[in-house]
Amino acid sequence: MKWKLKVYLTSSYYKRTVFSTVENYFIMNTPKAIIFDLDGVLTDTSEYHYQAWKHLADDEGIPFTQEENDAHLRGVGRRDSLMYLLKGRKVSEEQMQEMMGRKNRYYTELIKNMSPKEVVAGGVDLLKEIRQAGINTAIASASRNTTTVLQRLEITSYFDGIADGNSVVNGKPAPDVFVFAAGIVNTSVVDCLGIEDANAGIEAIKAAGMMALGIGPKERFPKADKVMDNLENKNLQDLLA
Ligand code: B16
Ligand code: MG
Repeated sequence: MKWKLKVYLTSSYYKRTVFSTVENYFIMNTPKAIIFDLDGVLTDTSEYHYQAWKHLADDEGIPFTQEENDAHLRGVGRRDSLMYLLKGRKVSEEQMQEMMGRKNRYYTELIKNMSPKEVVAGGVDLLKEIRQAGINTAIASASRNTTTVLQRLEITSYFDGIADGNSVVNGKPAPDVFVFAAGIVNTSVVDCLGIEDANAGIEAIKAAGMMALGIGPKERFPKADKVMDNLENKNLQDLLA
C-alpha cells in the first residue's frame, strides 16, 4: 500500500521538504535542475496539437473529442497518438507514415506564426529567476518540433539542455526523455524537479525518480507531488512551496 509523508523543517538553517513513500524516499532541497515539458507548460501548443489531430480525424471520418485528446494524446508522441486515434482500424506502415506526416503538416501550419507573445505570461521572468538562482534548466519534450517552437518563442537561450522527441526511443510515460535531460545538464535525477501538463509526463518524471509538478486540473495527475492550475506569473518560490 502506498503512503506519503510530508514534513516541513523551517529553521533558519534548514528549509526543506521530506517526501517519503514505501517505494521511494528522498529529501528535496532546492532542486539543482528544473526540467520543463514544452507543449502545454511553457506555451499552449497542446491546443494546436489537438487541432491538428482533430483535422486528421475529420479527414478520416474518425470521431475524436478534446476530452479524448486530454486523456490519451496529451504529451504522447506522434506514433502512439496515431495508434490511439485509429481505434483498432488496420492500416499499413505506409499509410501510418502518410497520416503522421499529414498531421505534422497541419501542426506546422498552425505554429507558423507563433511569436514570443505565446510564451506563458511571466514565463521568461521565471526562467531568468531560476537561472539567477544557479539552478540548471532543461527541456524534456516528446515533440520533434521542439527546436522550432523554442526558436519562434525566442526562449532557446534560457535552457542549458534540450531533450526532445529525437533524443530517445521510448516516449513518455517511459522516463527516458527526463533522464536524458538530467544527463545533459549533468544533474542527478534526485536533484531534479520535472514540470508537466500531461499525466503520461508525470508518470515519466516519477519513473525517472524526480519530483513532479503537474500543470492543470488536480484530477489529471494522481502521481504528482504538487499541482498548479497553470504556470502564469509564478516565481521560483511558488514552484517549490
Ligand atoms: P510532434 P510535450 C508533445 O510535446 C505534445 O504534448 C503531444 O501532443 C505531441 O503529440 C508530442 O509532443 C509529439 O509532438 O508531433 O511535434 O513530434 O508536451 O512533450 O512538449
Ligand atoms: Mg506537454
